[in-house]
Amino acid sequence: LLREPVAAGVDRLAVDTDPATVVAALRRDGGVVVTGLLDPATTAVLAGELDPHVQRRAPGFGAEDTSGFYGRNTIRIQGLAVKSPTFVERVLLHPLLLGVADAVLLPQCGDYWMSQAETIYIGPGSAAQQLHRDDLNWSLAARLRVDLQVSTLVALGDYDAEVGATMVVPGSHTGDPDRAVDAAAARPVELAPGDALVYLGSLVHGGGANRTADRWRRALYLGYLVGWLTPEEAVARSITADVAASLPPRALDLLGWSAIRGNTAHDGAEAALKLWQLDADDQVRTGGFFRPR
Ligand SMILES: O=C(O)CCC(=O)C(=O)O
Repeated sequence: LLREPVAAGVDRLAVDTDPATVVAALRRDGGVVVTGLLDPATTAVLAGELDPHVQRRAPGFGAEDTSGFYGRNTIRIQGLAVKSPTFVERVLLHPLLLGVADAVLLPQCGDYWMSQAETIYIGPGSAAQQLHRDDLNWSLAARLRVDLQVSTLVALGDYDAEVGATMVVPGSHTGDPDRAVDAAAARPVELAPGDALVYLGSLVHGGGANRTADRWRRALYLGYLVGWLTPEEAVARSITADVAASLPPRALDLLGWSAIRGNTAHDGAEAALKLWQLDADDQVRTGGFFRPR
């Protein structure tokens, strides 16, 4: 970008902003830009770990995506914890992202976990994605009107309006999740490489149209989800015991390699009850790296 990025309707805060200020902006508008979430060197290393996988994959989301929602000329690679150590160390465990997720999600759950992480590389000539609220994956829970998910899109390269910057409807995260989407109010959130859009699962948004002939919109998506809901990606299945052995404890929690502890904000049974438990016999098959918690 040779000009200042456009992000109408959401704040742009630097990565050293305290989590409480980021959370306040997120709660007000439904999304916030964090500039410099990753420094240029880390952004380049991360893109370098992901790009070979992207280059081997044909665009489209296979037979699963009959609607085109996921983009017919979009490349989505999952299983990122196995493919990219930098993703785990610098994105999944990013202190600001964890600070924001702690504040937004922990009041509703014993712990949160990763719902999905994927590349979203939108190719030239792609139509705009249908505007949507991610929370409607869990449509009954979305109607409880509590925060279920905190998502992040990190720019790994071009992320301007022409190439498919994410479209958001600022303020659309409040109110009735069933009300009609106001597409006319959608605005592009342009990012420089290493910048991130952090947004609530209730915010109306969608991938922008890529109107270029030859440029790709390169993004990394990460979602944290309350631990009592089923993640979009079967994350734990992509992790082998060898990989688990190399991961820090907090990464194991987030990747489905630990039990989800009870809600310690409460006493008694609610604090004691756990989800995603593993029998001791099955624990052997995880090389002992599954955390009972
Ligand atoms: O690629 C983007 O900018 C948004 C993607 C998205 O919202 C989705 O695939 O659910």
